[in-house]
Amino acid sequence: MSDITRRGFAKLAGLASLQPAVGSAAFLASPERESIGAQSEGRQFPNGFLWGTATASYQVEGAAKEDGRGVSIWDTFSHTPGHVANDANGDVADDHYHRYKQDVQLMKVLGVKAYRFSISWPRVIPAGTGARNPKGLDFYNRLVDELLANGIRPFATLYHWDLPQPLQDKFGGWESRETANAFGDYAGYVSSRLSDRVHDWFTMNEFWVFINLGYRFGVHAPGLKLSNARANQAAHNAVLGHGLGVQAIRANAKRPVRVGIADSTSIGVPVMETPANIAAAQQATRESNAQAMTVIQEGKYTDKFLHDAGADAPKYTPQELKIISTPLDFVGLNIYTGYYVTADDKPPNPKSYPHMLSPWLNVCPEALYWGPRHVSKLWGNKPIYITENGCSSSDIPEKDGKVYDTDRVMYLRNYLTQLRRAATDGVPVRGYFLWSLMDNFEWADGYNNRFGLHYVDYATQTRTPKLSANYYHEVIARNSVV
Ligand code: PNW
Repeated sequence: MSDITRRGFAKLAGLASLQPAVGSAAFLASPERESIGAQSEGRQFPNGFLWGTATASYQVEGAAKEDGRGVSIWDTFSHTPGHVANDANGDVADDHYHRYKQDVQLMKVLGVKAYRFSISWPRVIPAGTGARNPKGLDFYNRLVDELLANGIRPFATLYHWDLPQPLQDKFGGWESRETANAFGDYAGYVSSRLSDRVHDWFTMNEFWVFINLGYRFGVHAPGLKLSNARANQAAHNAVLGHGLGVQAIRANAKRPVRVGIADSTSIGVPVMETPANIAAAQQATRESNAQAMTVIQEGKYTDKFLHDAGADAPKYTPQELKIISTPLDFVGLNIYTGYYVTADDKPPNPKSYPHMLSPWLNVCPEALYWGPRHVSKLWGNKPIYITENGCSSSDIPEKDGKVYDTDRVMYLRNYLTQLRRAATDGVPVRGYFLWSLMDNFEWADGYNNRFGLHYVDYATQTRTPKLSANYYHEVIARNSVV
């Protein structure tokens, strides 16, 4: 860390010397200097704000065939040529399964106090239902113990998309309620084994993404392009599985636990912050999340969703809606971007709108203000965690081997400024998990789009902190935007 600090400063100093010296000394002594100081003081986060990082099992673990792990739909999908950039797969990924102790040390050096990871269902119950695999579960015992020994609080996600392949083969995966039931059973089992040490749980990660990209558009596993009716039913079965999972986690917990979701809730952002636009953005947020966050919070599909879906609406019972809306202890929001709203329109972005390396990752820092704010206004004052935020970059190392990802630093500073604004306005945001601790398998983009604070050289499995790791370290140390 100190090395990158020194080199970073040296390099930045070198660049600065190339700039014309625009009366910098006079500037420092001027009254403006005072106002910059005052602004900086206004960058503090609330005391106790929880800083963390996040990863997911298939994206980092590797060890695809070890200790009795079963096959997941992502193994099958990535091993089918043409699905993933460069036909990459997660067989080895970051080899985190073997290097987790080193990776926990990376977190410790960063200073994070929490780590969000996911549990691989096929590692724990290889066929999805039935026989448990204690050897697979033991990896999470080791990981949790290592985190706790280093003062890092584990936040476990039970489903981050690696569905056991037998559930896809036998039942059509999320097309069937059998999979929802199997998820409840799996969630209860893991809770019974880890809840003596894991206090914070997420059932599932990003309903919209795994249902739509996986079952409607065919670009994620299992690669299906279903009709709207069938995809809507799959989405319903997924939130049903979530509700069964919430109940099973609590019913099997060894100690009191907290349970929530980590959802890719899409965020309407008022293009200008007028009262009418703000109200429209909040309403748009409720409607655009009708099949996930909204039905989970309200226990019903919105009238507009049911009307628009017509004959393609999912089939369900009142009892299922009750299960789906089992009250949560906290809400996790994965927020990378947002969409703009005016009182009477959702204007499309111009072609020139700036985005990070992933084409979908439009820069929209205000989403980190409006997201938590809409959620707390719409559905009450529960604790909110930003369970993912971060960005992709090409991250090509310089000759000195370091990665000066000033684009990521720019992105993070802008987003964190908006998150802090939410905290200051009394929105109950309690923590932030930066995606991701290190570069990893970025789904259909393979290893091309890097999201990490640490650069991973996949040939050697070396992890190198990027400039953004240095930046995040400072944010955490000062509990402040820097
Ligand atoms: C999330 N999109 O995925 C996931 O939770 C992570 O596993 C992933 O690595 C991260 O964000 C970065 O992509 C998304 O197309 C995948 O809008 C695709 C989209 C959004 C989120």
